[in-house]
Amino acid sequence: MRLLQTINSPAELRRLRPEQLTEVADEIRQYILETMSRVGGHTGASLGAVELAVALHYAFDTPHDRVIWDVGHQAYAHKILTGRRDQLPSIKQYGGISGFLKRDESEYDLFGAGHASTSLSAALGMAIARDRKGESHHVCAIIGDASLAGGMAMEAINQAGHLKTRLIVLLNDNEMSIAPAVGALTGYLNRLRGAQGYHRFKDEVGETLLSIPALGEHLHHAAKTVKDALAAAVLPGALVNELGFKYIGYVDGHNPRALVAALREAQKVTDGPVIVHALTTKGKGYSTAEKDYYKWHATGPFDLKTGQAIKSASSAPTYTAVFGQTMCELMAKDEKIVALTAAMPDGTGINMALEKFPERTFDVGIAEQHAVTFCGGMACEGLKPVAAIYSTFLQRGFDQIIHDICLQNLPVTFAMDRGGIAGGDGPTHHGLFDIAYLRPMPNMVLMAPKDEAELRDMLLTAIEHPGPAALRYPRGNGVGVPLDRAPEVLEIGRGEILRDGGDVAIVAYGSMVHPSLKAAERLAAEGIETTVVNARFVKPLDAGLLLALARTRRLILTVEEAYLAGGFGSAVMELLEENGLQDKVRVVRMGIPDTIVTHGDAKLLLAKYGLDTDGIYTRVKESVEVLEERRAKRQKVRI
Ligand SMILES: Cc1ncc(C[n+]2csc(CCOP(=O)(O)OP(=O)(O)O)c2C)c(N)n1
Repeated sequence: MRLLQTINSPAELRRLRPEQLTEVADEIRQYILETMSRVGGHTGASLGAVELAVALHYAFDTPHDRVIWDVGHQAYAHKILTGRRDQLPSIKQYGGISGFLKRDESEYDLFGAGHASTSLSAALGMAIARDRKGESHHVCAIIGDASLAGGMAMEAINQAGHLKTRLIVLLNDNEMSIAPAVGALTGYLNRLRGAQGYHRFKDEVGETLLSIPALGEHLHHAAKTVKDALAAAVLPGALVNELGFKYIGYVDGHNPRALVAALREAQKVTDGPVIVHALTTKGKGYSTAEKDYYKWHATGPFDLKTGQAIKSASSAPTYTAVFGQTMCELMAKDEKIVALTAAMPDGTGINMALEKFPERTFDVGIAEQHAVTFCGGMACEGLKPVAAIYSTFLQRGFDQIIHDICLQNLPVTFAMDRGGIAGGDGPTHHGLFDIAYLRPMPNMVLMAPKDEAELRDMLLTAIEHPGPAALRYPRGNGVGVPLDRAPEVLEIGRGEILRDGGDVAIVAYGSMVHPSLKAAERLAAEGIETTVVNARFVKPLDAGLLLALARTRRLILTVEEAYLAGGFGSAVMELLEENGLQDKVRVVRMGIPDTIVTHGDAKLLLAKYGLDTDGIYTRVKESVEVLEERRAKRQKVRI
């Protein structure tokens, strides 16, 4: 860290000589590796973008020039160079720096990120604002090849070419999404990448390079002489030429000087957008990660010498694994079931189906909107699609779920992993909105299992339901219940009473059922009897059960791992109001208030919002005390 220790801002980086940049990059890489081996993070993705970050901050006058990162998971070197070097060990932890980009964390994080394919749209907006204000700084979006294929990025490309705004796009092309990148655009980039491609396009190269005003001749010369470094080829074909982009590439994305040269050439393009195509390797510089860059996109802590993961011991399988296995079981029995992921085969467990039933399993890439409507089409023709999409990413498909699925009452199942607090990935990744955004949709059935065995039942229930249905389940391990019986279809809209007694009812949804049961045990030990209900469904609610509780209990506590606004508790209150029972029983809703939940250990965050055994226990006690006080006051008044 000899050089790196002296760099506390990009301005200090820019004081170095160009030939020192490789040394800085090497030191950053080593620092990322050592730190990630201890704390875990997006190791492979960030190792692949070290030189890109160095070159960007060297070639641009950041933050005056605007550099906009896509997703942000690959931006650790950017964080290190922008004053957050010493905070890297705290990344993704409670109170530490974010694993993605946040405007309020640094003036160099010019646009918040976490979800993919946003950088081009944001950068284009900033470029237009610059032009309107008569300013002259550069705006550069950096985006990965898989994110470039996302719908939003494509829409931005379409507009950028049309507007002819001055905008630079740095394409970080490593042939990978988290899994190998998929889709026609990937094939196209692959063709460009190959040496064959270079030769094939050689003639067009000269022609198109020369079409770049002022620097064409210069680049043309460079193309002939520096074939490998700034191998100035020009992207031929419709994507760029027809859409109005200039192209500089491809460039060795691990050669900082070549990158700086390419970016400086791009800065000279004044009559429209330009793409700099950099070729990178995920996990660059750590041979274990380079060999298996799929697995190394993101990691937990690992042994730096062997690359072996340091795992926390838990005997229960993850919800993701149970979902993946159950999908395979059900697909084996029913040929109509088709499975789908949007660029997250491993994260969702769909990788198992991809392997076993490749002809019925689809990875559509980072294209959640398309994924939803694609399922709609298949459902129209009698197939039974299951879209496994994280709760947070399904937000992208909001209108498609309404317009293409629910209004047509099509039988599509949405399996939402990471339903709840996602932990270290933070606000952009918590799955806290899904109840609120899906609940108003006509025809939608919404459910959440109390454990991994019920997840199996709910998956079958959703698939067999002749309309849209969604289930949510949390990140991480199940509760450890037996999984030896075949999945069963549940009665839609029917909850289950797990414990009966007393005049307090705890009605819990999904992941909150087990902590509620434990809280009830503790309360019982202190003489406070409670009823505990596993709600199972938020739409339709078990109206019979809930109305009966409202008539017979003094207090109903609803508990959910989701935003309170529009959530499960709100649904219960609406039901009571619709039935004139709102004054009959006191309702206390437990969930996430109207605030942004930061990143950090999920257990810690759940505790912060009272969504664990302790929190539920305490809230019941407090609520009971309030009731007692009120009762005492009323009695006093009567006396
Ligand atoms: C809308 C959305 N869907 C899915 C993801 C999950 N995700 C995070 S990074 C990533 C892969 C991005 O690939 P690419 O842009 O090529 O960058 P790389 O990781 O290869 O550097 C995916 C799918 C996301 N962040 N946002």
